[in-house]
Amino acid sequence: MKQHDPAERLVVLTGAGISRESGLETFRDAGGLWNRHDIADVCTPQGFRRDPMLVSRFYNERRAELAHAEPNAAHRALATLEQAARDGRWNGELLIVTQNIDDLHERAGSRDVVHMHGELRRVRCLSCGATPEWLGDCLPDTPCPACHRPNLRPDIVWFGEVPLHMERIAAALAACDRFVTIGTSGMVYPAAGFVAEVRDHADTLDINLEAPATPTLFDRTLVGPATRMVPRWVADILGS
Ligand code: BV8
Repeated sequence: MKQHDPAERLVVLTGAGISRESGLETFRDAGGLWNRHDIADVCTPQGFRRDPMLVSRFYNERRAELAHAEPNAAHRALATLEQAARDGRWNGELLIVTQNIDDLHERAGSRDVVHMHGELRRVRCLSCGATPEWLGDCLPDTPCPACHRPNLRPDIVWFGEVPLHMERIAAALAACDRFVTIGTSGMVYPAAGFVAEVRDHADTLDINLEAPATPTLFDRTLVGPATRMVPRWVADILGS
């Protein structure tokens, strides 16, 4: 175990797998989103320019599914750990960096959450730059609530676009003592490259239903469903 500053600095990177047991599909698993939708059509700026109605419907469907989803024990366990840091039961700091566009971390009570690929419950106006919260359907002719021009898009990072909050993420990765990935296949960059970035100065752990493709990059792996493995891992931290 590396020499710790007073407060243990923990960065947790989450992917679609942490929300699977809340009923939200992942991308690459059997029956996942990418089996039914072409990434180039629904998850690129070119696809949106080509067919904005197709892309709008794709995200309207996911927004409707999210309305029926609830945080699970894995989301709640991370919120418990953050709360333990706040009230001094745990001498550490936790930042959740998520690739997920759902708001289940926040609904579980986590506050320090960075959505590097954007948020499903937000849209962005390409005319005035407003990013209003959005819970229902949004179509190509839906007017922006700020400038009233019909030029809204999902506030989401598509392939070929620069992820959000990269400076804050880079600073947290450089300072972390422990780096943990939960429910991510490690296939999409730059997120997939974070473990290689930190392994010279931090302990690395992967929590996933399956053993990781690159086991060598992690000091430790916990294989099993997030709702079972994450609460157990958090109990270990708070127990020790
Ligand atoms: C960029 C939003 C420049 C939309 C998403 C280097 C090499 C090769 C390619 C590239 C490279 N650098 C950049 C690229 C191109 C590209 C890329 O990575 N392509 C891949 C396909 C090779 N990257 C980009 O374009 C990125 N932009 O690089 O800009 C730049 C970079 C840095 C700094 C400045 C500029 C932008 C990518 C973002 C695209 N948008 N999402 C939406 O959600 O609709 S990506 C999307 O897919 C998700 O956000 C997530 O990131 C990714 C999916 O991955 P996972 O979340 O891991 O989900 P997946 O289904 O794959 O896996 C689920 C896992 O859960 C599995 O392991 C499974 O076993 C596990 N699991 C399942 N159930 C459970 C479970 N685990 C526990 N419990 C369970 N119950």
